[in-house]
Amino acid sequence: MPAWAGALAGLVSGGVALGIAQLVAGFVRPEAFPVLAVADATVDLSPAPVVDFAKETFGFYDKPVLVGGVLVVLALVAAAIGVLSLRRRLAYGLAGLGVFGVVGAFAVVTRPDSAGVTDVLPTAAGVAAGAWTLSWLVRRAAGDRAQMVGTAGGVQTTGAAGRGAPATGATHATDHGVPSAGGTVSSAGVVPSALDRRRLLTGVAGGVVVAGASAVLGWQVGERRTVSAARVGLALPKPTIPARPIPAGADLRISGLSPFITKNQDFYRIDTALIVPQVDPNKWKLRIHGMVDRPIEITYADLLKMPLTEADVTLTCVSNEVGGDLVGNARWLGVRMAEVLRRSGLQANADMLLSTSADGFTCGTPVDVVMDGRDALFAVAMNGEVLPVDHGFPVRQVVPGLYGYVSATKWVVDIKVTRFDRDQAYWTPRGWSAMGPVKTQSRIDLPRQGDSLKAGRTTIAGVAWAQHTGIDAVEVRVDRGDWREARLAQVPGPDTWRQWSLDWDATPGQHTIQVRATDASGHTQTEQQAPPAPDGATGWHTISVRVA
Ligand SMILES: Nc1nc2c(c(=O)[nH]1)N[C@H]1C(S)=C(S)[C@@H](COP(=O)(O)O)O[C@H]1N2
Ligand SMILES: [Mo]
Repeated sequence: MPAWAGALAGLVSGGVALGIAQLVAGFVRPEAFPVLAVADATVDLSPAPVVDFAKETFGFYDKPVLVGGVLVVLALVAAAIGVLSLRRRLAYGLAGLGVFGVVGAFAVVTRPDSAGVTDVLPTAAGVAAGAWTLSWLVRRAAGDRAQMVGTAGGVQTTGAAGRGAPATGATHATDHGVPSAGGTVSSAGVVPSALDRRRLLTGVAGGVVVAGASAVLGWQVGERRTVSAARVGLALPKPTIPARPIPAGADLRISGLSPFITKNQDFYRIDTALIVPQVDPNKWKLRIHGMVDRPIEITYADLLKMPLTEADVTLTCVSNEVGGDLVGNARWLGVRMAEVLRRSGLQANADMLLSTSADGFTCGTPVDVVMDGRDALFAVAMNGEVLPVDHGFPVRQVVPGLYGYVSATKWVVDIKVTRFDRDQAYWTPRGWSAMGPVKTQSRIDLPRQGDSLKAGRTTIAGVAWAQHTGIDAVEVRVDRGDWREARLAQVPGPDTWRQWSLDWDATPGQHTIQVRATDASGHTQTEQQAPPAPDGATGWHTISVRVA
């Protein structure tokens, strides 16, 4: 048996052991992953000068370097265990794995923050999985000698027998083509200790997949738990500048009409993330750099120490079709972006804030909009609750008046102060406009498209929005008759949507209802229909109902 085969089997078994340990740690306790515990224990046991030297040399990367070092040592040992198992005895290899399990388990339970014996579970599961994988790979590498002994002499049974087929399956053996080097039975009962390269390699591939998948899944689960625990443990500071009180008449309280405030669980969610980024607030930093006098980095704690502004702001997605539901209104708590940006000294010729999220999404926001005094926030809370993970925990941007794709970066970690003629954000090369001011829109919430109503007095109601401009009028017409002005609900300011309603004496038959809004700049929505791309849909929301 060549050494490389043993090393490979050992490495893959070690990988499976770590993957399964990570998976179990994800569910038990992320900190009980033995590699981390061993790394931390190594620091504790190292002489102080060595630790200081490492910190100075590697700086920010001291921890990754340390964990990397532990992994390299583990890899070497795993390879050696594999060679021993394949060339000498499997039992030696298994014993070696056992020793490592004991070291890992010991490190885990002796950590100051250990949760006790349950912390051993990831290590135990990992060692068990590694041991099983090792013996399985060793058997595959040796072409499952035990089974081959019983097969008919002279038949090349490498593949079939190895796959656990019954002895009669030997007739299928040739399906598997030319056996790999030496892996044949030359005559009944003679067991060559030669390598079955193909079966080893397919086994190795399977092991790699299992190791990778379980490690990724365990990591995800663990991050999720860590972040949600951190999120639950946070106390929200009080706003320095509270929101304007919501007037009593802001919510018409009509059943079927969108409530003035959208509940967090009902708030639409749009992002490019397949897996929602899990950002630990204790590790979060926002870096501001580019065309600034002083690049800065602020932590979550720094941010919460700054004056907090509370504001009711309606967020809209550029992809929202006329009449669509990619719009919601929430009370946000956060630090004014202008306040943070001023600390770094924006240069006069910069016109774009290119923000990046923890998962690499980018967004380009005009500097003048953010700096003009509106409630453009680095938001940390939504409707009195710490920002939900789906909505950008720990910190997201909210800018009244701009579509989300050019303003509302969730999980924001970096802002490059730059120029629109130098940089492009995520959606710009994908066919969406670089600039995305919200277009004035209105929507009929009730009745709903296709509803059947009883003849007589009924209510038509909905919402209209023109963030940071405000809605001045909403008009409704039935069957393309005269426009009638709807009653407008009150609003705390120009940054939220505005409810509206109108009584209608419905007569039997099929009817078309249309709505249009006029904003405070005097602009009335155009009838001209445009699709969402490249910069927002236009047209009047139109529904048809049947009245009986
Ligand atoms: N990190 C990140 N932030 C993002 C996005 C994204 O894909 N990734 N999408 C933006 C878009 S297009 C919109 S409309 C809003 C939606 O915010 P919500 O999911 O909280 O409603 O987030 C914006 N922020
Ligand atoms: Mo969006």
